[in-house]
Amino acid sequence: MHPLLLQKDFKTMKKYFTLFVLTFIALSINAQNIIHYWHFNNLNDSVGSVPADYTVLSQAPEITYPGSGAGYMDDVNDGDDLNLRQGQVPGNGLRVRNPSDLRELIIPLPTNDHEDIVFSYAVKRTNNGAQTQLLSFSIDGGNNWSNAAPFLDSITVGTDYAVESFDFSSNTDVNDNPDFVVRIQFFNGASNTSGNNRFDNIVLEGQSTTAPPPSDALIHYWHFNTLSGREDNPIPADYTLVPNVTPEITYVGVGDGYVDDYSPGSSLNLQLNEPPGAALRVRNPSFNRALIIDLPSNDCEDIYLMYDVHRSGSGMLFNNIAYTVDGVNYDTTGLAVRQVSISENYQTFTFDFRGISTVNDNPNFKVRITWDGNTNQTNGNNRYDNVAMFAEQTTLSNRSFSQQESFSPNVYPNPASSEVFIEWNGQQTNVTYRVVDMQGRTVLIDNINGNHKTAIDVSQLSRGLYTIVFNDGNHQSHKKILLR
Ligand SMILES: [Ca+2]
Ligand SMILES: [Ca+2]
Repeated sequence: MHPLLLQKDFKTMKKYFTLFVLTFIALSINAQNIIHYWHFNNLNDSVGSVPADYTVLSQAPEITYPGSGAGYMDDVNDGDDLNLRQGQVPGNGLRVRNPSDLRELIIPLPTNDHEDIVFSYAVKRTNNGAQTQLLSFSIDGGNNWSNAAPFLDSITVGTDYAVESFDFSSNTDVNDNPDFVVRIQFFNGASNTSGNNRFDNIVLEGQSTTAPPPSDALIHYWHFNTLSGREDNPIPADYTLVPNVTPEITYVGVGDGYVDDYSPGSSLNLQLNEPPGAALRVRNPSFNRALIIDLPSNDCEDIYLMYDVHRSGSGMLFNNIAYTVDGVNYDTTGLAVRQVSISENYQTFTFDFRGISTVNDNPNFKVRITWDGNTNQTNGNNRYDNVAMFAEQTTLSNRSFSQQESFSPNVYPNPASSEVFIEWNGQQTNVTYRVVDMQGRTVLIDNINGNHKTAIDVSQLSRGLYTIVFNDGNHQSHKKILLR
């Protein structure tokens, strides 16, 4: 066989093997969060520095090419589909031009609040481009450099794009480090006056470390496992520790978008021994809409919000997070992470409100999710599961309650016409219930005191679907009932 042909076959094999491995990893574990991503598709002309196209942090890091000589960086119109993220197209790549022997590519990669760091990119060269790259990393902002694992040996750059990927998960020095930097030096053809290396899809990924300690109290929880079909109502929390409140999730705004149930749910951020069950599907068009999550934090301090989410193939690409402390005006002040990138596999996102004291002990605390990317079409959606608020400090946790003891009365008959019976076996003796119509209006509210069974007269209510929301002071639950 011709040696060139062999080399090409090997490259194709390597490409598919990499794809296979990446697919397998993505399906078997919590998907990595994208921390920084350069796709270069908006790059135009020669540039002195290239900010990340996407970053989870408040400031985008910038690639530079310092040194001496005539070499410089510009865009090149032959990006690649290798190592693509966020539904991007190949588009442009970054051309790092010779002579490159007196320059080096500096890629700052702050890893604030992340661990299990993986750095990857697609690269190729022109015929006269440098054939060898030597990678180093710094954990102190570039004062000291190391070629230790996972870098070790140099990289051979071919004339077809290939993915280079480096797993730093065994190096804890790079975790949660604002001063992590990667440097690329060029050899073997680097001193040529023509020729270049081309980069595309430079990605830094990792796991978020802002997870609440397991001792924290679960305050509100939506597992969505009782959702069925299209939901026009606000979705009441499946569980809440705060007495006399009704936390709800509402898909507000205008347009044809709506929410319904989606299966399978997520197994990632499960609480209270719930199964994955169903998830909440938030459907496009979403550009004129928002998801409002009521999170009354009465008697709670040092708060985290966590949720699992993934997207359909043409679903929204980004979640933007804001919060309100007066129930009306939304803000992002004090939030380390304001935007997250959504992949096609479930992943858990954590939002840390511990530094924001105004959200403590606040009945008006709410979080708003809006979207970017793929928002103005009729298809595509994001699927949410296991929305959970935790508090490090709460006087509520001193109350006698068991997280495992869920409160779930029987409601029958269903469908019903004149009377609905409510019955339960637990210890609860003082239960409030609300009957809520599909427009979210409470049409009946009452208290069941001292009994474990009651009958509700529904003969005067309009026929249709209702939700009955129960609260026993420790637990909230809800049941759907059809009147006809
Ligand atoms: Ca590109
Ligand atoms: Ca679920």
